[in-house]
Amino acid sequence: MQKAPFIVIEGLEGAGKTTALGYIKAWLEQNSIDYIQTREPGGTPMAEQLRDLVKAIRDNEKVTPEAELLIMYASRVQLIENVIKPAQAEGKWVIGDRHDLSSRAYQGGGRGISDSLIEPIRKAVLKGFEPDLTFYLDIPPEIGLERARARGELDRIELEQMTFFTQTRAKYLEIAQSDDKIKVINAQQPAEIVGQQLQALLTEYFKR
Ligand code: T5A
Repeated sequence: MQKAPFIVIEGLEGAGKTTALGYIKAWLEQNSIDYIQTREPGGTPMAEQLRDLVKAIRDNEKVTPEAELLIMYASRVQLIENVIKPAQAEGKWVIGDRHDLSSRAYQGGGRGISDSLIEPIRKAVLKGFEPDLTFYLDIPPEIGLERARARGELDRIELEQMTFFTQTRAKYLEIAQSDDKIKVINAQQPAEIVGQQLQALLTEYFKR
């Protein structure tokens, strides 16, 4: 049996990932596909603790970019080995709210960590594991953060300066350009249009 697909949704804060996930789930249900949903950082008991740690606002300690990067990969490897691979082995599709591309964009682009540090870690942790398809919801950070702000309080990463998000977005777009398994979607469009485009791509890609 062919391995069940792993599909990931990516984007800056407020890009509409949660909303878009609803359309992906509706498509899966219409096609009677069994699936699980994951989120990163998080998705196992230990990874959820790491999520809380990395998102917490700290007045008395600077979180270094390297510590942030390592926490993301520690959380990711826990999720891959304990949740994603076992689900795929049972034939369940996996829908991920963020995955490795987030680290490359936020820590690589936003924090400016070099590929010479990120790449060996990716290689050691992922061992070639990657999503079958990634949707990147592209939005200017000013608009995404405004949406996120309207929804509630911001966490430590969301409180970063605008240049951090501008660099993160640029890195997302740069990586997407050279990888045809990453589909860029204009997230400034109305949510229903974004949803229709996602569903059309799923149908095209998986020929359902
Ligand atoms: N991180 C994560 C890293 O730095 N490195 C990593 O490796 C990983 C994995 C995770 C944080 O960690 C960082 C990135 C993040 O800072 P998170 O909570 O998972 O945090 O991610 P967030 O991006 O913060 O999730 P959000 O819930 O803020 O964003 P969503 O899910 O993209 O947005 P959503 O769907 O809740 O929409 C926000 C608002 O906009 C409206 C919605 O109704 C909602 O009110 N909206 C639209 N409005 C107009 N038009 C549309 N098309 C709309 N779509 C949604």
